[in-house]
Amino acid sequence: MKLACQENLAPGRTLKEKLENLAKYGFEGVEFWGRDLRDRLDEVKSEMTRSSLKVSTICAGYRGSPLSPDPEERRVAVEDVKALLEAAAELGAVGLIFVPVFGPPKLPDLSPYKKPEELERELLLTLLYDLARHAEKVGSVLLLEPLNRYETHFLNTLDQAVEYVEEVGSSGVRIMADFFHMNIEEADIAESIRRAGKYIYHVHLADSNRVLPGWGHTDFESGFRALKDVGYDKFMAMECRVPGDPEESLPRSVAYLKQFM
Ligand code: LER
Ligand code: MN
Repeated sequence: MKLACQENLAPGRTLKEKLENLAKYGFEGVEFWGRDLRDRLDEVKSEMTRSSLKVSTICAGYRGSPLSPDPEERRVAVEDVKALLEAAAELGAVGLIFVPVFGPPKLPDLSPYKKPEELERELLLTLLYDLARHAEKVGSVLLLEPLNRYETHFLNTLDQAVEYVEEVGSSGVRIMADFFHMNIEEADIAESIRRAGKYIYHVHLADSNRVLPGWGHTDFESGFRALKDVGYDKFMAMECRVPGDPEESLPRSVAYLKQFM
């Protein structure tokens, strides 16, 4: 297992400085937000060739909305997700982090025919078959991210994500496990990690209060032991608030986590 950090958390005036700082603090990877990435892909690619860091992942950043009732919103989302999967492959990243829907359902309640959640499930599967094929074709992976109940009504637990991965049955769809969301939704983080095991391709790190690991009360020791037990050898990226001086708090959090790795 390797530590990565989201680019925006790193101090530095330029990407070069940020990458140098992250390497100095003990990180091996960097995660980019997808939003503006395609506009700066050449800059990122050329800077990464000079860095010891690897791109772990791209985090979301697609426009549109995959589970919207508006066909145009869905079309834009699918188009952007496909383009970001290609960018992820070009950067040598593990894949693209994907959240199907934020907040409440956008699809209508057609009960007694179908509830919004049933429509969402069927629509998501339809989209996933297509996105999975594209991911396989370009050599990338779509990483389904369960979020806590306050951010989405839909995909909250690793078990739910496993169901989609198994239903789609493609190496182009896998799971990313975020310790902040798991701390709210999973009854036992270590057991959930063991069950999702072979499908976990990325991890987000934040403590219980979404501050850097070490600043809250999440039990990273048992979570990391479960990751080791399932043979996890990929990146875990910081996605959290960085308190105080990042020059001091980021390496402190790295040292804190390394004792469990
Ligand atoms: C959102 O809370 C989150 O965890 C991100 O990784 C997805 O946008
Ligand atoms: Mn996350």
